[in-house]
Amino acid sequence: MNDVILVTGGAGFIGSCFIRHILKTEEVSIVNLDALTYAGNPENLKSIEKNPKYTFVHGSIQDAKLVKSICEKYNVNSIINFAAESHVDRSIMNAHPFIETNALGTLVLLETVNELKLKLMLHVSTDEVYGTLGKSGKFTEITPIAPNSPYSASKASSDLLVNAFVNTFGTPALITRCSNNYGPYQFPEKLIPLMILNALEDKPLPVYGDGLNVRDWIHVQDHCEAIWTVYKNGEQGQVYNIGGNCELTNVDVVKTILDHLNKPDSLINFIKDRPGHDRRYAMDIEKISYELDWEPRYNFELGIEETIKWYIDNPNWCNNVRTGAYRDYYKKQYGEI
Ligand code: NAD
Ligand code: TDX
Repeated sequence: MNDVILVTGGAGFIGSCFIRHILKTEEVSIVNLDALTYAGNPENLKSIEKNPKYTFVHGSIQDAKLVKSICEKYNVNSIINFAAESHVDRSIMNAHPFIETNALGTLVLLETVNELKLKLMLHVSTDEVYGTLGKSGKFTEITPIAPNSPYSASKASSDLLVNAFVNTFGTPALITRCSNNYGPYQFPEKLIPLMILNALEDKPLPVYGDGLNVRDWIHVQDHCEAIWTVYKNGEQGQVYNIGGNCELTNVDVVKTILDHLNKPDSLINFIKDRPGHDRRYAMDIEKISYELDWEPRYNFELGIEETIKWYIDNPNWCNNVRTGAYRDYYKKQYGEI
């Protein structure tokens, strides 16, 4: 029998890419449970919403009764958990929703897996749980967890819960930890889409601090293919790092975007640093490469070009997500628009 997978947070940036990709390539059914927060957008799933192997349920992973009833009703046999509050700057403004969804929501899913004896839960996590690196070295799966932001602390909490359930109850679960994603449909609060949209409108590009913080960029399609590889072939109880082998400073990312758009570097506006700003992330992906034969396929130059083109070609999507609530957030974070 084909898998019925409960994908949580599937209306967001990465979850929607995963659903679009998997429904095209695999014989599985997907039930998408999403709370449709500011980051959840049904437009991301327009292309597959009528697919008979796809069902959408509006609700929260914190709702244990709902999660259980969905699993029973649709004969779900596994869960892939993308649902999260995902933006560091928002977690600095208010950490509560982060703990509620990321930690407590994950706990509900783990308890459901135990109660209904589901086959597997894959928990989608982040490199940020490892904290920050100096100039050299990379995060491996045994790097100690040392989160620095409320966001990363909430993701670390969820990872620790998964680990505790595996060890205490033998829960069939595993964790992926990925570096910074970019690509189409990313909400424009994150660095790359924010900079593309501001540059297109000749607005200042707000770069925190000296702009020399380093992130390891991966195309969202590569991340989704890696998640599927781990879902199919990963070992229960294990953690798998995923990364793009592409370390760049923020200012280099921003300059690349400006170059592609033929806009001047003078649009860059260095502003006050993010509190607790992690200096550098870099992922060691030897484990997933050797054990599961996965490597990222995208090259950043090509990926960023395609991504910029997508934002240019989809003005309606961009305008629809920049609602009044978005403008309020922008004003609070960056000052007058
Ligand atoms: P996103 O903010 O774009 O989407 C999150 C989705 O979760 C939204 O659709 C939202 O409506 C939904 N959601 C929020 N709270 C919910 C709840 N209580 N119940 C059900 N749904 C809820 O985030 P993203 O960038 O797509 O990230 C997805 C996952 O990948 C997150 O767990 C994040 O921590 C992780 N991750 C992200 C990145 C990245 O660079 N974006 C990198 C590594 C890991
Ligand atoms: O306006 C900005 N100016 C700026 O300089 C923004 C939004 C960001 N930055 C910097 C901060 C970071 O060094 O750019 C870098 C990337 O920032 P974000 O896009 O906010 O990502 P980051 O904080 O690195 O976290 C991301 O990667 C790991 C995702 O948001 C997380 O969900 C994921 O877990």
